[in-house]
Amino acid sequence: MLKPIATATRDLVKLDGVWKFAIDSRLPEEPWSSVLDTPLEAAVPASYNDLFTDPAIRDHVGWVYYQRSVQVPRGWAGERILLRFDAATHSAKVYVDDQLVGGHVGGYTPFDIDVTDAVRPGAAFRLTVAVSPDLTNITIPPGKIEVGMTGGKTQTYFHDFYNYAGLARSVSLYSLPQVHVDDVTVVTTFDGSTGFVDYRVETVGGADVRVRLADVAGTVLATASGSEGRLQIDDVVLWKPGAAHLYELTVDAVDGEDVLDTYALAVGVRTVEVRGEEFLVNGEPFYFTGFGKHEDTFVRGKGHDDAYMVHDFQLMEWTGANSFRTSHYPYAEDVLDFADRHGILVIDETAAVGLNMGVVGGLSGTPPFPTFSEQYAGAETQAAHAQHLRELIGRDKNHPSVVLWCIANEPASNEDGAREYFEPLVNLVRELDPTRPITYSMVMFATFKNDQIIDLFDVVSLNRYYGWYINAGDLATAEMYLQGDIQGWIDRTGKPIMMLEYGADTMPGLHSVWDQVWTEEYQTDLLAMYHRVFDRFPQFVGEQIWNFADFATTNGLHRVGGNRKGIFTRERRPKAAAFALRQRWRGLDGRK
Ligand code: GCB
Repeated sequence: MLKPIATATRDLVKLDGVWKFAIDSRLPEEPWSSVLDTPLEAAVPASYNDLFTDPAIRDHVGWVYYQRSVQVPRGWAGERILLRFDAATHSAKVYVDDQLVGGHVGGYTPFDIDVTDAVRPGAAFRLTVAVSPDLTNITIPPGKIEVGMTGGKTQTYFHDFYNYAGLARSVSLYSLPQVHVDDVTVVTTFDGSTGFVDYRVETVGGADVRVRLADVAGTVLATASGSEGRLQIDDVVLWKPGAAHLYELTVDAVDGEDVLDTYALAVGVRTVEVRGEEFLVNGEPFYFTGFGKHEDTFVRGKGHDDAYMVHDFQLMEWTGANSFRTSHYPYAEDVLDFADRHGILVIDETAAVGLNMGVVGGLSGTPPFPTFSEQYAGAETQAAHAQHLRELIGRDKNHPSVVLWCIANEPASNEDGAREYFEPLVNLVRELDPTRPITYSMVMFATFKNDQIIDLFDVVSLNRYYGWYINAGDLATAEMYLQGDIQGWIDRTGKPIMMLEYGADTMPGLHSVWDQVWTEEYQTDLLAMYHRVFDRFPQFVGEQIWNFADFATTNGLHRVGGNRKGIFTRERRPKAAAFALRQRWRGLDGRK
């Protein structure tokens, strides 16, 4: 799915700004697609939850409504006209005036709605978007809606971040020529100093295809025609970790000499491969340093914000991070574009978090009922997961920064039924993208003795909390457990292994001379212990700390103003561990 951009043949109007807003229980009656009678307005993009002071809005279960007027440029006559939602969390119904024109399920992937027949160039229309924050056992991520003693509905879920919802990413209106480029797929390789870009183009309306690849100065290096082919780059400059280099691929849909549509895509030439116990980028062993992140800031919730994006990348660079994981859902595509331009590697994760009834059983990990059953993650959940994978890979397949798919966070891979659930999904990912390795991050209860699916995947990714949820305050015992755990996985799999979560909740300003949990010293010492262990294993290919910054969660007795495992606070101030990381990852002491 191509990101909408303005080109010589396409126009784009951003609809971001302030929209009318209401929740269904505060509206008189249907149809809510008529003019909204509401005093509220909400910012787009932003999650709506923290914008208002009213708790009934923050934790609302059911539809919320966004509305604004949209002027269609009069020059768009004869073009196709589409609405693009970069995300509507978690499902949406879209109305043009009183007409339902489409909808979407899945809160972190984009969708288009063709409104050509519902709007008129030169005229305005009323755009109403109903968005639902609801999670059930057939959504990804799953959740449960219950009716409490007060008669009100409440949303529960099995993941550790606040269920922010709404229009948290951009909305736009764009035009497409009737005959147009519909999709482009690129796969890159190289041989010595020669780079290759294999491309495949899908068009609508039966056009011929012409492509050209140019360098940053605009000099055309290679051209080809036909909907599939190979472009060759002599003296290629590879896209490398920390040294991004991008070419521009221009795809034209043509009729003879007439260019009917033109689309441009940034292309980085690089390869990714798992060989034995190594993770190779451009044929060279790569070691991941970095973080599991969240899209999470004050007031905006999960709302995409360019300023925070730039600042977060700066802080990652400051620590020496070369990568991050889009835990626990696909991030805004602008973030991947930014990573493409800055040579940061991305582990691209789905929103499949919480497929684990074991976590409900507490530290015992005993599920109250089987995770992979019709009661929880059954056939419909699996179908939603498959659809989510199609949309994610469709969106992200061309990003050089994306080097690994993480198809679930902490699923119950130790439970019966996990194999039947995951095998078709792994096969689907390999079919959709044969070029990138696949992983899932492994919950504590999934051990090298009881996990049932690791052989289907390429990389062993562990989430481990020795010294925190287990052996809190006892780093010596924690170290022994960690050592044995990693050794066990190495003996069992012979695959590259990395740690995708490890950390400790830390209150900035809390100090102790002893091993006291929640102190800044304890976080620093715990990380140092993990690093000592990692360094004993040549098979280790990466470390990503949980978490980059503190983030909002649901209320809970073990959460003080959210999850505090950040190396930075939620306002992005460094805790003591940030300086220790900078020392490990960059060899730099202090702040300079
Ligand atoms: C995990 C989860 C992550 C939590 C983290 C924690 O295993 O993957 O979403 O936030 O633990 O801090 O408990």
